[in-house]
Amino acid sequence: MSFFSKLRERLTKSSSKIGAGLDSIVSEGAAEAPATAAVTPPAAAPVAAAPAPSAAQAPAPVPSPAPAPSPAQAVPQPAPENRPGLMGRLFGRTEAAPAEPRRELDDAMLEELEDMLISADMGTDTALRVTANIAEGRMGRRISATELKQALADEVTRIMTPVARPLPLYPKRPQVVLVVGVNGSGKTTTIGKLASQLKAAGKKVVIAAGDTFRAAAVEQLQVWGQRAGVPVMVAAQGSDPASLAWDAMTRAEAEGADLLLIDTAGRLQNRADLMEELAKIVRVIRKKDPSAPHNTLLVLDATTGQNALSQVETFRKLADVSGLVMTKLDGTARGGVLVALADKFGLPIHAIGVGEQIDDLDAFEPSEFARALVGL
Ligand SMILES: Nc1nc2c(ncn2[C@@H]2O[C@H](COP(=O)(O)OP(=O)(O)O)[C@@H](O)[C@H]2O)c(=O)[nH]1
Ligand SMILES: [Mg+2]
Repeated sequence: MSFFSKLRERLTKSSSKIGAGLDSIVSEGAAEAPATAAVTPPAAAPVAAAPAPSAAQAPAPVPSPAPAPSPAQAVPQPAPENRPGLMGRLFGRTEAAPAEPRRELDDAMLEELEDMLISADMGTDTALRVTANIAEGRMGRRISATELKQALADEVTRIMTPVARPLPLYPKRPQVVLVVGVNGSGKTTTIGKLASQLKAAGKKVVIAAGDTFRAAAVEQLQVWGQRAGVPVMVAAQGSDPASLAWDAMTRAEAEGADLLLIDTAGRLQNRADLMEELAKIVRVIRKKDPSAPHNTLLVLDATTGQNALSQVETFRKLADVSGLVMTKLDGTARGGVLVALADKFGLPIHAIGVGEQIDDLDAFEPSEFARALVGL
């Protein structure tokens, strides 16, 4: 639970970006509208939105929305119907709520929404689909920023729910977890955090410092290993990481370790030699255990925004990426890229990094993420 508040607190940059964007879309649009907009007295019954004075209410030709059934239909009340609890309390007492500006949802507003979502790294395809889903059943209605945020949070939750899956643990010993990603994405840090969590859960863990290229990388991993209380296997600088992986598997087997976490060098996408190195690690691991690696985690840095999408594409060609870890969600305004990633690839998001400390890695919780992202 404490994590949730931590996430919300640390996602403030994302949420201030999207949240502020939604606020201004509604309030600026409302300001342009005839004075009645601001007056909209006791927000009347939510139904009052229907008989609006304008005749230009013809259902706009919204592009056919996503296949999944939209949870919010053309019911007077926006999103709340599914969630009588908190949302019911939020939206139920209309007379108690301060008079929020409202804006009629029309094509112009949808376009602004779409642009804002694209600028928040959600990607064009995803932004289009999300916008179309929000439009469904709401066209011509006067909606507040809070309602818009709720609708967006619902859409984001719907997209993210299928991908929120913790790292699967198998009975196989050792379960080999290969960790890949570009330089600086947070692989080594994530391994340290993961090792600590797995150890705390009673698992016997071994780490292999497969980034043999840089001495500093090995030292960094040794520090994490110490913090986590997990042994770190290292090899001489510049030695073949594939043979280190082999040795580490031998040791993990001999010691009856539950998990072997293998760190790798930051493979720049255009460095063919480093790519080949990764392929070789996989070949060698498979020689020892044809079912390994059991997980190939791609670590992505949320601050890289849209670039994360091309990293997924590249690494999927090279390795059988089984899941993602998204780091640096603290303090970035680019959290929207997770939505694009989930929508486009559907790869499980096993964990998210929200800081540099050992306990700053946690499970991905879709609705909490969605609410934090939209600034609710
Ligand atoms: N704020 C923040 N920093 C992180 C997170 N994960 C990693 N870092 C930092 O990102 C930098 C690169 O991390 P590192 O694990 O060395 O990346 P690697 O090159 O992929 O192994 C380090 O300074 C880490 O402390 C995170 O979730 N939040
Ligand atoms: Mg590293």
